Amino acid sequence: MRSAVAAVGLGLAAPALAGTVVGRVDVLDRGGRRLGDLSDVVVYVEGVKARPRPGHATVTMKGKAFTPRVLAVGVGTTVDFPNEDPIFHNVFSVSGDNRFDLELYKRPRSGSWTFQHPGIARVYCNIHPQMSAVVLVRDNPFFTKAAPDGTFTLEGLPPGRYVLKAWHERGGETATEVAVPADGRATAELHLDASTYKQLPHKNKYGKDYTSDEKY
Ligand SMILES: [Cu+2]
Repeated sequence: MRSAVAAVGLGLAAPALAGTVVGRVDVLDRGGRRLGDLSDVVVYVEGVKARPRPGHATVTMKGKAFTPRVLAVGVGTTVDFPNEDPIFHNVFSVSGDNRFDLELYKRPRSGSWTFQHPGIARVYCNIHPQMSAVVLVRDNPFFTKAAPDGTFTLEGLPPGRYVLKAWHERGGETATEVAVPADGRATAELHLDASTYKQLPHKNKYGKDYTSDEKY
């Protein structure tokens, strides 16, 4: 008993050990081609007992589009949705616990939502069906978007074995296992397949089809 307590004491006094995961993702696209820009792939580690630091992010509505279209945030992060168009937009999501509705506003107004639940929140505009974005909400700080060439780095991971996942809007999700050493690096490769993806129309915030008489 005494020695266990001593070991814990030593553990706390020692500098925190942390490893790094470096790797690369690719996405197979239609016609057997590789997707050229991989910056909308999100890579994340599951099962790490560490809370993300709540942050602040912005998704701008301009030209009837959300920019960026894909965002990865930690639980507790607030996302602003400024409208830079002179027409009304109505940002909403009906994705489980992350459901929200910012109602109608136009330039120069902005609305915001704090994402409190891990998961994938699909964000739409209730007026313009072509507007869509995705907010991936993570329950630990170890997530990142890939670089355009598909490379990624996740730093500061406590040593251990984890499930590493990659997600892409059309390529879905894939997973691999990584063993993170105490003070070194693990490498990983992840492959996603978007070659058979079919886009389906989504419903409006009332769960109904969009009407075709768009007036704005
Ligand atoms: Cu809109």
